[in-house]
Amino acid sequence: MQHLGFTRSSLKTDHLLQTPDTFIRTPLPGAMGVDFVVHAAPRLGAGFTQMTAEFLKDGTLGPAPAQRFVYVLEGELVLSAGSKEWTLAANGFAFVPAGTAHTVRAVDRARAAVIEKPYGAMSESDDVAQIVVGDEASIASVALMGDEGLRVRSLMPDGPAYDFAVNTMTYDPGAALGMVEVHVMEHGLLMLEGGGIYRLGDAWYPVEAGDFIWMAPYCPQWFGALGKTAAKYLIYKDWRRHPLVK
Ligand code: UGY
Ligand code: MN
Repeated sequence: MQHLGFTRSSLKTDHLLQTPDTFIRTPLPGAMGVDFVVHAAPRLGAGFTQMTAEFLKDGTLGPAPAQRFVYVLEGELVLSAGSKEWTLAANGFAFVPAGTAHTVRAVDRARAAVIEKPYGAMSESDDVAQIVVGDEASIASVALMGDEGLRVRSLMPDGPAYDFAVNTMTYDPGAALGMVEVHVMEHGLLMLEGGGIYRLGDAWYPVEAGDFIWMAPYCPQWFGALGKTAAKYLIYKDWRRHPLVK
């Protein structure tokens, strides 16, 4: 309970830091037994939505209005599509292409990050996106720019049929991005573990597990991990599409 009107949350034209003390929940049509915290949406200026879905036992997501990516934060979810079924435990994830009928149901109480993005038209090949299911912990990590203290795991396939990336980035205490990034892609970021200092635009913010960050295209960004344990975040970016092609 905060009586003095203070929060670390901050909204600027090129970024949002949204901390858990400011989260407001909403139901959404088609979903049952699920509350959603809508972090990023077109109203914010984002080209995608990112939500935290909080499931009661047997809670189900509604139909997806676009491509859907689900990352399990807590509990277990069952994804069904056609005659197939997959159980996703914590750190499990799934991608469902646009227009693929499916259901996502919680076995018991559960929480998940849900990212949805309209599919970007593609001219370079006839590849068709497929359902992807995986476990983040079993994906090999790559040192970012040769820095073993900063490890990236790519959860989405890297083919022309896929127009966004979702990665986890794990920073040892004291590790930092080797440069301030300024790029055309936007980001949705959920802090999973630990914390540090995030530079967004011309501001520096203390951030910790549970925080959400939206970065607009070209938002200057940098992160350095602080504390005695590793910092880890889940990060979305739009990817592999010509900026002139809608
Ligand atoms: O993939 C990225 O752009 C990533 N390195 N950005 C970030 O961590 N803010
Ligand atoms: Mn970036």
